[in-house]
Amino acid sequence: MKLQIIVTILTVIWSRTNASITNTKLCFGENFRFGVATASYQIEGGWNVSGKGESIWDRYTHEHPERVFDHNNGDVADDSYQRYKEDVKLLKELGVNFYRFSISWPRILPTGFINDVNKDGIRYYNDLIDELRRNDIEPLVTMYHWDLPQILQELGGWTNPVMADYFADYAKVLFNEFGDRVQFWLTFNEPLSFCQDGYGGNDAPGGQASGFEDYMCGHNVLRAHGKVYTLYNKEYRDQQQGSVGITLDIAWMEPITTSQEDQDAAETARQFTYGWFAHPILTDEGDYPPIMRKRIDENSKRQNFARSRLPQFTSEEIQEIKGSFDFLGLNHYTTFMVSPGDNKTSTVPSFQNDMGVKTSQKAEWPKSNSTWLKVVPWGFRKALNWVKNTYNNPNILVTENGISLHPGLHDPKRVNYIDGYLRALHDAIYKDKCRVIGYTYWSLLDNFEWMRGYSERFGLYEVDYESPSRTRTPRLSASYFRAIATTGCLPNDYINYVEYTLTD
Ligand code: PNW
Repeated sequence: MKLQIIVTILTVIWSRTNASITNTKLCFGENFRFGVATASYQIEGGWNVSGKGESIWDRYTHEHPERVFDHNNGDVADDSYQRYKEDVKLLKELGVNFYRFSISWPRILPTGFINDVNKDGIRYYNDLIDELRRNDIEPLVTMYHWDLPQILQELGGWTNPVMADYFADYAKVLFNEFGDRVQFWLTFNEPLSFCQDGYGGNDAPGGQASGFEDYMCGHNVLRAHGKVYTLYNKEYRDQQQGSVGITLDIAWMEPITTSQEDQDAAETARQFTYGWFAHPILTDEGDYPPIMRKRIDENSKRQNFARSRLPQFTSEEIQEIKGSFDFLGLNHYTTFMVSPGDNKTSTVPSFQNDMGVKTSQKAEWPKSNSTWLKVVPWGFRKALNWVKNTYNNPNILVTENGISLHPGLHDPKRVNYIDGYLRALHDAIYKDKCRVIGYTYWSLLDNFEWMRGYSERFGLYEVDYESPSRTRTPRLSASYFRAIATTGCLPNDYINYVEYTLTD
């Protein structure tokens, strides 16, 4: 008898607790925006049609298929150059407020320069923008998501200071052609990634000169960004009244213990990976983070270089770059643990040696299908708070967040990832008062995942690469994201989406 009462009480308590979990509805404010993202080389295909010029990714994947995990390339990719109307249908189905896509520079300017503007390239993006607007979806345009015209790479690409002017010329064409209908612009996607991996590593163009070319690249990208912001202010802002920002990627850097050494190492890592681009743009004093200047200057001297491997801005450049944003695009995927490195006496110039830290990830963090990407939602909240505290609480648009998994339509792990990261984001906004105006899931579709080819799938929609029509099929996560985008709230029947998680 007694036992039965206890069981009944426990059952009541259990069901109440459960009810309160499933009934807790987390909602984002009325003005909060939801969107999804893609990038030109990763989805468009049509690499050599209708007047498009060659990009560094075309050249690199054609010359070095062996460097890409599945020996693939973006020649056809998701064929979005032909199928953009289907993509817009999917966006409509998802109920998103905006679509973040990128423009292929060599599709607009096949020679890299403005002496030759490709009409069909302009036509394509006009059609896409008009189709979006007909469906009440706001276009958010990235000017540069890594597909540099090959011809400019022959001049040294981003290591050459003249690139800043050529990029501003290109931006001018974009403002002229599309600025009447595009209100949100991002100059660059993740300079950290394409400078470090492209000029100091294995991504296109395969520079592999870490500690030199990566810093030159970063320098000229920052100069280019400043010029484009000034251009918009001087010639377009009054008439077009849009917003111009830049997207920086921030992986959260957590000290491995609470010791001072580990905390210092984590802060150094944040300054090298994020401050590199954020400090010149977002702080009152501008220029590179002092810790970066100090460490690279000292290492360069010790290594007998005549001058620092980190270039110097002129004072005019510092002024121009400082404050050159209307909003900050932020990409976040994962977290690393940080401790001091043992590179203090290294004679080898490299970004890693200059930063001088060791990073790792915890074995217990849930895995994705990408080696670097572990599921750590609390790192997102910490990253947003660090940005808020370090850069005077700027307006942030989360321009990418997502997870790669194996192919398949049943993806409760993706649902779980989105749910966890959106809860962390909700805390950052409503508990910590971070100013975040919207959230973008990466990606709308499976796509060409750079050096990993088609082996890592980030899409809410699966793409069948065996089918000539590149059939797109919604995953479980698409219906979950739709529920969020259309209501502004995390669904309270979450459990229906993840019930198989444990056995999956
Ligand atoms: C982004 N990290 O790169 C890019 O903007 C996308 O083009 C890409 O498809 C997507 O992430 C998925 O890889 C990142 O180490 C690469 O934290 C690495 C990191 C973050 C973003």
